[in-house]
Amino acid sequence: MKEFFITNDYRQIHAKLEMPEGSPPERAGEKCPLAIMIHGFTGHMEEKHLIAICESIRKVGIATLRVDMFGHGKSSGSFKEHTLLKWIEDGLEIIHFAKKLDFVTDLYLLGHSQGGLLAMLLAGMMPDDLKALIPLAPAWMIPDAARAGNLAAAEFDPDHIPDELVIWGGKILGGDYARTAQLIHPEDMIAKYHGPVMIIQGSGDALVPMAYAEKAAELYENSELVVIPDDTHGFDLHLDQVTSAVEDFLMELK
Ligand code: FER
Repeated sequence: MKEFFITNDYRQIHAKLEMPEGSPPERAGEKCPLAIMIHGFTGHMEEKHLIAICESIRKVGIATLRVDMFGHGKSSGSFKEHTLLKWIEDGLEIIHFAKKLDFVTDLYLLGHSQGGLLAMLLAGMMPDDLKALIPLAPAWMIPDAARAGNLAAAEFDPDHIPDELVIWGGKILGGDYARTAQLIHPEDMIAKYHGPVMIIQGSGDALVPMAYAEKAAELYENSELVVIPDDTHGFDLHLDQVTSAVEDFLMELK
């Protein structure tokens, strides 16, 4: 495992790169695909479901790159100051970094929740660099919610956004998060990605409505939707079903 920071302007993005299982030093120099994993809002790279999914990806001969996004984990910035725009800029930099790694054949992109939304946006922006996309419970209602004035349990006037929003657990989120989220129209980026997409969604997810997973599956040209029965936002009930769906999907691509 290699742990390091990717620099984007003045921002440090914490990253962990892990090679596939069973790649001993004598096989150093062999090439393989790389899967990038992005966590969600208030999350970080060490969350249990993300670790389990990355482990199963490495079992099928694919390296993984886990990252902490701006204002989260060990990366630069405070939670309050994070926005989807900063995540987009850093996400592009992460993909540029990954493309330059000398062992990489193909790149796959996975993201959970807000990270799933980011993954969808990045795939539309860099369709030629990403061989496949796996949004996990993608929170792509966030821009609509920002336009409606309701984010993470904070209610506000979407035409007069306050500088601070008090969200779940009394946490403070900057108003710029909402202001800039209103700029985003995920459908535009969905239409620009033509590669294979597998959307995974728990039907008991209380944070991300199932209807958005269904809508994404309908809009993507080349997609499948895997519904995990009754499962929660973090796949607490049937993580094994998530990992095996990811393994099967990626094995077919290789
Ligand atoms: C919201 C619902 C879900 C929201 C964010 C999320 C900012 C994201 C959850 C996650 O990334 O896990 O209203 O507002």
